[in-house]
Amino acid sequence: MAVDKAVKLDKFMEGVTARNPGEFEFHQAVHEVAIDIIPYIANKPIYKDLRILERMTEPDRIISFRVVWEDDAGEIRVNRGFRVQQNNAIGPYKGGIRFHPSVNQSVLKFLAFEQVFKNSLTGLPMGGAKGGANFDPKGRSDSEVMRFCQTFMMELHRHIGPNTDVPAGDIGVGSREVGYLFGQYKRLVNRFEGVLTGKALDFGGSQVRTEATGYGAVYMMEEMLSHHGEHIDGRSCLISGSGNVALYCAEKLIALGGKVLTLADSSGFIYAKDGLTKDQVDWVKDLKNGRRGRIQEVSKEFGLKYYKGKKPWGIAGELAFPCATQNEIDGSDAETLVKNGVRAICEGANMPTTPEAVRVFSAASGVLHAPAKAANAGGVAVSGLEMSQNSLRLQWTEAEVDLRLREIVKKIHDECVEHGARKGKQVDYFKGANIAGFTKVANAMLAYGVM
Ligand code: NDP
Ligand code: 2IT
Repeated sequence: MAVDKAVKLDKFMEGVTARNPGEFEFHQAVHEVAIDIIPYIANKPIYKDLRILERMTEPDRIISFRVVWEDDAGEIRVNRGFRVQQNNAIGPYKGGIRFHPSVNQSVLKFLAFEQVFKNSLTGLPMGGAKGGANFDPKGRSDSEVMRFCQTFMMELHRHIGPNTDVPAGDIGVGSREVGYLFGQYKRLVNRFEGVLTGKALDFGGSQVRTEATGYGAVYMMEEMLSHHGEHIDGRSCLISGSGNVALYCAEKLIALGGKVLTLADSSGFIYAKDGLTKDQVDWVKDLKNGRRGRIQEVSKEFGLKYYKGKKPWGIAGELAFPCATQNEIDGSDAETLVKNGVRAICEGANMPTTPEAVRVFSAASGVLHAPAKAANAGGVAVSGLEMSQNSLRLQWTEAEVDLRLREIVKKIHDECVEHGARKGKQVDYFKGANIAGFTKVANAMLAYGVM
């Protein structure tokens, strides 16, 4: 039986690989889902015969466009912009925009595919999409970033709308960029409508959206630990990244008594052996959002050790939160974490663990591992709440949004347990999240007939 499943998976992946040559990140993301869904649908002809999973791997459409802008020195720059509209079976397309030099079609297809399952898990009516450009905002002035965002939106605005597709931020796209993108959209369509989420509070944003992804990842960690009668209080935590997700993850961990040992960026990481304080994390927020400085500066300011060019996974810590980018924990990082006694990994970033690393964690008995689609769904969940508030033309209080966020994360955890239960209290969170995310989208697709 196991051999039969492996053959079916290999055959399915052969087709995906042949149809999407060279798109390795996309293959990886599909494989990570198919490994659980193919056995799940083996005895469910309604999904299998109607090729639901195969249909899910084909984006509804991909829009790709030229973005030409002028830098401060008067030079003409040419970038490529994209929007991958993956699936709108359960609601308007929804997902972030990433500005990073590594952006290409494969990366955005993997992110859009993941987003479909993640958004379904939130229980809110949102389809899946992702967009972005191979634009590097690092070292660019505010006015260069503004011109880039405005030009990017010149094309994107034709393809989005509050009932069609609602973008938000991701790597390289935060509150400043969302402001420029929203302003340009409003100017082009001459309507004030809830077309982007992650907006500032003054023009239709939601309380807690900025914090939601990092907070949500910590709430998921709390859920996983409390399922085993454990808590965050007093535990040592490793975080990679020092962007939106990483910093609010650190803030919430500290509030709950966690000891945050590391923060990082693409140049290296800092190590605070006694744990960072809230004031230090606030200082990093100012550094990153104001001066847009580097993590090395934190080590100088507070006399902390800085490891240039290294990832934080060699430090001994109990709870790990990869919050930077895809494939940032490889097999050997995972082995080191396990050897050093890691208890749980909660994925703030999208697909931060390589397939080898997933296998290492899964083989290590007792290690809890929440996949991105469950662990970082808090961000898009509050985006969904921002859409609701925009439709109502109301703004809920911080306490109200935070409560809803906690409830959504708890529901996601419960669904992971329901579909991923193993022996005793053990849970396969990957399987649970994949099956729970799949079912709702699949059933909606079935209802629409063959299309
Ligand atoms: P930010 O741009 O705010 O921060 C990204 C951080 O990750 C920076 O510290 C950056 O360092 C680091 N980083 C980026 N690329 C690399 C790399 N190749 N190697 C090492 N470090 C890297 O992005 P976010 O915090 O918003 O996003 C982080 C992750 O979380 C991404 O995977 C994103 O898809 C995911 N996510 C984000 C959500 C959101 O609401 N923002 C929601 C759900 C998931 P440097 O400055 O040196 O580039
Ligand atoms: O990966 C993600 O879930 C995000 N970048 C957030 C998407 C959103 O629409 O809020």
